[in-house]
Amino acid sequence: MSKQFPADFLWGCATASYQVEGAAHAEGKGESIWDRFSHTPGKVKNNDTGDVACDHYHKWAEDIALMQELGLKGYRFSLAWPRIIPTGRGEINQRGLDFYNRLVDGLLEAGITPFATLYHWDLPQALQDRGGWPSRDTAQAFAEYASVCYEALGDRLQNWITLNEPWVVADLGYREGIFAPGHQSVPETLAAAHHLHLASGWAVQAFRESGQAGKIGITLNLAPIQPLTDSEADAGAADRYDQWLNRWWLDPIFRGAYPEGIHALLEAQMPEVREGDMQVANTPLDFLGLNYYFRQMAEQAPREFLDVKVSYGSGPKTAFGWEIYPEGYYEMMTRLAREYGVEDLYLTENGAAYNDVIAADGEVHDPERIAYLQAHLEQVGRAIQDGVPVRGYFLWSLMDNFEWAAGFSMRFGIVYSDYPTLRRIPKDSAKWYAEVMARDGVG
Ligand code: IFM
Repeated sequence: MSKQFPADFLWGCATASYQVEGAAHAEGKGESIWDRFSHTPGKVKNNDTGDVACDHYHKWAEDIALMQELGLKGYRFSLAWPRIIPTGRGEINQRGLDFYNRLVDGLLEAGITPFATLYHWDLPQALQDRGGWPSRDTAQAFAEYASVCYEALGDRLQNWITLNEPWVVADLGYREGIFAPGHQSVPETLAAAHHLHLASGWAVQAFRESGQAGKIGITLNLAPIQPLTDSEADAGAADRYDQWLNRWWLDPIFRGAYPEGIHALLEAQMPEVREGDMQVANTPLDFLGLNYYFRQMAEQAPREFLDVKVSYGSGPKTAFGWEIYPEGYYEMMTRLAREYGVEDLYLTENGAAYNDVIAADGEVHDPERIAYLQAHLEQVGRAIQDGVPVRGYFLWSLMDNFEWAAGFSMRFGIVYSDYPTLRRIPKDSAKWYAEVMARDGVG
């Protein structure tokens, strides 16, 4: 098996606004649902907040220098909607846009291709107060916000991602309630999901109408769902959960319809789906972004959502308790090409959390992360070899950051964030990744 990647393969790292920027109240930024949620006692581990995080908002130039030193060809980050339009709709905050102007210009000067995600979970709180994603108006507001971004940055920024992991927004935010805004309602979840589809589709349409050059796609978190046992009941559970985690997103985007099986089960709780909505969801994209971390095992479980309980597989785990299952990466990549005809695939996130510490020699030794990345990149090489059109890989994450409900307790970075001093210390994995990028391969 060749482990070499094409010479134009885009090697990069990813971050997201609320996780790294800090500067929660700087220069006119509005409140986001994650500001509100993290400041609600008991919602985030150790009551950590993103108020300061990695202070990337002020340290962006240093961070670009670090990226350049490592040899990154691409950098995926997200734009904070409440920084640009503090109340979600209406007045634009030029100082917020100027931050992204500086960042994009700095990346281009450094020879690094910027990929910007328009929405990585930090909804303006003002829009949440008016109903959040379960309200159809939020989707319309998102398209307006997207147009503001295209207009301000699109002359230089040519790679756009509408949404990051809409399943997480809908499921963890509105059903399980472990992420902002912390609701627990299936009808709200389904309404949020539908409006996320509309938001993305309308944002893509607005991009085409803007006449800007460049490409636009969406990033989904997808995973193989396997039955826990060989019982027929668990096989059914796995199929239903696959429809929820994977197909609820892929089918509308690529086929213009929700998967029929669980749609029939959920119909009574569905929001209004207006004529033309599914065509909006089906608006053609330039690429798909795949985020992959682990597979899930499904078992029949009455009283659970869709009568399914999911768990991690029995293999070795990262510090987050997530099973390490690199074969699942190959499985998802090939499935996307085979079943959905994906022609341009970017791997927009993949990585692992470990309990890294600064060793006595002042370095951060993370051999487990290197092994995780190596194993996953081998699967990427295998998929490319088998004809899957993979164009790039963005490692999650450039540096340790605010890991949502887990706060700062989970470290995903290849660069260690020393939070008290805000010092960045490249871990062994950063040096390893620099070599991988330099020689376009993991062999
Ligand atoms: O940190 C997150 C990121 O924001 C979205 N994808 C998964 C990562 C690890 O949990």
